[in-house]
Amino acid sequence: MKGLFSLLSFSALFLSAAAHTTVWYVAINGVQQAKHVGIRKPDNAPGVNYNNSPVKDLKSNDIACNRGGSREVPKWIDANAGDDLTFIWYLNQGDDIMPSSHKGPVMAFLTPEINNINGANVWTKIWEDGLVNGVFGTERLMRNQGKQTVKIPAGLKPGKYLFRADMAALHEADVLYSRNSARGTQFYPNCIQINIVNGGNVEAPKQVSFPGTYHDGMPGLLYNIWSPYLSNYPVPAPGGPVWKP
Ligand SMILES: [Cu+2]
Repeated sequence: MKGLFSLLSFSALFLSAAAHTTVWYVAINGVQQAKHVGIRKPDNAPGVNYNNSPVKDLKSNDIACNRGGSREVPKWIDANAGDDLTFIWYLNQGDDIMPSSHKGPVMAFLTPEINNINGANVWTKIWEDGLVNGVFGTERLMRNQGKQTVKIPAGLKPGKYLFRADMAALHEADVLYSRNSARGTQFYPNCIQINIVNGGNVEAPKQVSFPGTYHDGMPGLLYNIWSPYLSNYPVPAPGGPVWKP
């Protein structure tokens, strides 16, 4: 009995500590890069599992690029303006994409300000997938084997950029994190180092800040996905409008 109890306790601990998601791979025009390459993540030393935990404190600098995300990683992935950029999400590699409870919108942003990720209005939203016909972006991501594909804006000026993949998992979003730190919307920011080799003269308009853009009063942060009476999510996705170059 004691052994069984320990096993059950351990399982519960494991699930609560690890039942999340993170970006493991990047693909350019469908060509998958090696594992972890170009992805700014904490706890990514060899042999250490990636940290797949969410960021819930909207006032933390970690809301930009996750814990440790201001640290550059060795490789910048070459791509061209107009290319397809795919973020491949897993809970653990080869495992589920994420728990099915994690319903919510999925987003992507970029910034050329690679050394100023917490600066004022340095980020621009380029893609979002919210609630469409009663199905959330995270659900489509799971059906699509964890692949989130966005287009690198046509004509984007060459140079180094951080692309920020994120999602808002709403399974505990009926309460604000600032009211109850055990609950709240779970954000999953992941910053990817991309070097645009061929492009044009288009500069991204600088629109939003992390921290700043996500805040307690914004529509779509406090939301109950479990109520049968709520069918409309109040915004396409957090983080303002999508830039259409
Ligand atoms: Cu989770």
